[in-house]
Amino acid sequence: MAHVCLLGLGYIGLPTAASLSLHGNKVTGVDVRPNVVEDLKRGNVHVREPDLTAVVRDALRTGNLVLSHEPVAADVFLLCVQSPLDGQRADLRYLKAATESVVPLLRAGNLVIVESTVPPGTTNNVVRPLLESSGLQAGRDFYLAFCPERVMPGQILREIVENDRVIGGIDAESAARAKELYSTFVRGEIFTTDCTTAEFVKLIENAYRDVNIAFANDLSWMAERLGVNVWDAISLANRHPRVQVLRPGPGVGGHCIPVDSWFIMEAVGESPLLRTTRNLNDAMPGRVVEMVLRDLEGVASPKVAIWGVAYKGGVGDLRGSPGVEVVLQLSKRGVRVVAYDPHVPHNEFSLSPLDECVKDSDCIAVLADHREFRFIDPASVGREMRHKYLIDTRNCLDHGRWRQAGFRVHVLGDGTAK
Ligand code: SAJ
Repeated sequence: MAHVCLLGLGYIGLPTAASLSLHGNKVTGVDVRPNVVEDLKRGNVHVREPDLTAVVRDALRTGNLVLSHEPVAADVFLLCVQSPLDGQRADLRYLKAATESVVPLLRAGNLVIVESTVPPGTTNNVVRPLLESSGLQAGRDFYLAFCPERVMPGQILREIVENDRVIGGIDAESAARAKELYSTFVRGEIFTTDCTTAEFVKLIENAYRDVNIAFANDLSWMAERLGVNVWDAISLANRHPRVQVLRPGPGVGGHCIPVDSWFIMEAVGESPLLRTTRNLNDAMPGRVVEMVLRDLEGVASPKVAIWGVAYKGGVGDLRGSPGVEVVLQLSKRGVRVVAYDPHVPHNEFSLSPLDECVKDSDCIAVLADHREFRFIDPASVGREMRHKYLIDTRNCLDHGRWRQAGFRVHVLGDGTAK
């Protein structure tokens, strides 16, 4: 088994470090954020992911996973640091810093793997030269590969083992050595290719989803024009054996789907389809704001109860959240907004308990499809409200129950917009 030095203990790095160490590898988990390492040493896990705390504590108990503020000499260096968007371009500061911190430790025979999502060409043209500043040559003295993750937040621990993986090497030996490491815990099939292809594959996966969500969102706008319920229409269209239209929503959040199309455009120049996709999805929060304002026309000093500010149901992550954008835009338009979200920590957003959120409100706007919302009794919340409007941008509630409780229900794309 290998000694792996893993840099970046975020929502990918930490589960990966735990999985590697629970399958016999020695892992030194590194994070430059002092509190992260100290909290982890006390068994406090900063990543909100089901079962991750227990798994990390198990990994620490085995002694195979140790934590450090800086990298140490190892057989393998795994770079799992963030690669956020800076405007419409990749911000590679963190990846470059992590790579540079490895250079003094790099030895002949080492394997370096990049997991961070990057524009195609980054491993070869950015990471490789930085590593070769050590005087060692990639391919001759050390191995270099790119291995993207494709786990779904909320299901990471299952998918990190079960999903197939793509590994790109600067040469066949690099890919083979990376495959050997991942085979210690991955049960999915592992496919090898070159670095740039693997980088492009990762971005294709997310851009594909971005385009298809944009298509669903565009259909919701068309349905309003046609007076058709887009959800019925999509459900019927999806009965076709080769059609799988995704779900309209208030916008596309998270720190990947809204980002990866830009990484492709950065590397290849323009893509009319991807730019249109990004513009269309980014316009959704504004469309939801107009929907709320239209429905509340004539209501004096309206108060809107926002249910769900996380970027999607079942998670507590606010990154790129369309719900946050809706709250900001409504507030700018002078609407009183109070948000409730059972998944988001109260120190990360201005949130209220459910009863305070709905008290004297005129409208409930559902922006994230958290399961908990389905078990809230419409009659009990209705009694606390001034007007009983419900706007469901995720089509996730039992609207018959809400109408029975006297609510006027408007679902994004249901064809009833004024
Ligand atoms: N969304 C819709 N309609 C849909 C599906 C999603 O509006 O039909 C919205 C969600 O509400 C959310 C956003 O899109 O705001 C993104 O959610 P998601 O569930 O599509 O994706 P993520 O960001 O949670 O995870 C994605 C996954 N990629 C794909 O499914 C191709 C995951 O496998 C990746 O590992 C992850 O991005 C990543 O980190 O790259």
